[in-house]
Amino acid sequence: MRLSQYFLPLIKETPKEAEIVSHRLMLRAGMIKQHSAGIYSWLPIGLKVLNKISAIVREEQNRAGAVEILMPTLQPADLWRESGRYDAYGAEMLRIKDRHDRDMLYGPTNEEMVTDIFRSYVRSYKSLPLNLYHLQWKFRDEVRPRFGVMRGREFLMKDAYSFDIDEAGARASYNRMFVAYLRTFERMGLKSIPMQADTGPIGGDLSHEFIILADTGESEVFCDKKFLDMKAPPADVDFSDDEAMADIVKQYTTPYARTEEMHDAEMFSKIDSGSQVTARGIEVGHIFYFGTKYSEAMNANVMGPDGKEHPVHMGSYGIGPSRLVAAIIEASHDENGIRWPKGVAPFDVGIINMKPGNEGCDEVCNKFYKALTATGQDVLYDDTDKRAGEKFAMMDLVGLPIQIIAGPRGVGEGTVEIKNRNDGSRETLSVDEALNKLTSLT
Ligand code: P5A
Repeated sequence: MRLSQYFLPLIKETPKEAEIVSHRLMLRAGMIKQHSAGIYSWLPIGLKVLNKISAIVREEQNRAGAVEILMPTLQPADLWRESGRYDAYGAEMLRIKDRHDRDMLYGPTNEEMVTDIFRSYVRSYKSLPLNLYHLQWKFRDEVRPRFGVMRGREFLMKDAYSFDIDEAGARASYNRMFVAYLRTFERMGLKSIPMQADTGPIGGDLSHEFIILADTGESEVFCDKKFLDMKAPPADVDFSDDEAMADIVKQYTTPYARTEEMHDAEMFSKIDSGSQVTARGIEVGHIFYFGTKYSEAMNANVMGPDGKEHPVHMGSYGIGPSRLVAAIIEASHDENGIRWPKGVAPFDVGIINMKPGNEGCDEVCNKFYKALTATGQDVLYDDTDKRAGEKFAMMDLVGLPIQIIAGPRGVGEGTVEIKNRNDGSRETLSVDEALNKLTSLT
């Protein structure tokens, strides 16, 4: 993408309404625009990051055996009357009437709707296990929408729903999602810690929140230091091996890790005092096992091996991709701007032409632009005639991991400068060396 043809509306002043660094940087870098409390448009680079995060989430859901669908944002109230949650959900639910005076709502979550899909088609345990997921916008009329997209009213969620014939099967499904979550967050450069959590309005008795430690996190969390050194399972981990999954979950649930609501000070005090971590955390994912809560209320039964009808056992599994954009920035920035981990940066490489119109600079920049684009890298080429300082500041603010700087003097000598945003290192290379190095990055 050539910057001269792009839409990247940067803001110079620090926005006063933004209380935390991720919100400030997202506004300054032209990623989002607020329209009303907790309701945002996603501008080009914000959307690019959101899409990259969503792509990682999809890959890991698919790898774990979940199947993608897409349910609507608007739902009929009648489904929620069946489960009993229409009245119970309270003021967080946005209730709407259509022209025929029918009660509708903007979905805050989809347990009822997916149960309706399930009961329409699935009759036998032979079709199980089944896990259906989608990425869809949700609306929750939060009392205090704040911190930008961290706690929005309209926000993107990946929500998956598992169906099993019995509790043992449902636990295996739960474990697969648990492992998929560890991998998903690690691929985004985040250290996520699964913590025993409260189930709130979703219900059920087994639940984990996936928490990222960050000073600006909304909740207080307590955990064993061991988690900080643990690595997520590799890409070839066998999701069809129930025992292997259970072992990984055991390993991640044995050391102490709890959110404020579930904290047990006495248990915590038994950990060696040098290993006690008390910190703030951001919840980026939340998984639940709630058994037959919805299937009993909504008559979602399947035939078991015993020839009898059984209410299906369910779990639900949420990730907040829009919240993740902010969480990644909280975890990875410096005084100059965002430092995107590999894989989620809006562009992989930035090219700074220090003197557009200079034949040598134009030629070298075009060469890099073509070669890198051809290898499938996402490139932002600053071909504008802004001041050099402004160009450097923009690349750092937006956080492009690799920056190629081509100025008349270097180009005259056949060289360009390569800057690594994340470690700040710079090197001067010949054009060919730089081309070789950067085209072999993918
Ligand atoms: C699980 C999937 C659920 O709704 N039902 C379907 C279950 N869980 S949850 O914990 O309430 O939400 C799942 C994830 O969504 C993100 N999230 C938000 N992101 C931005 N703004 C919000 N107001 C917001 N509320 C929830 C979080 O990442 C949460 O873990």
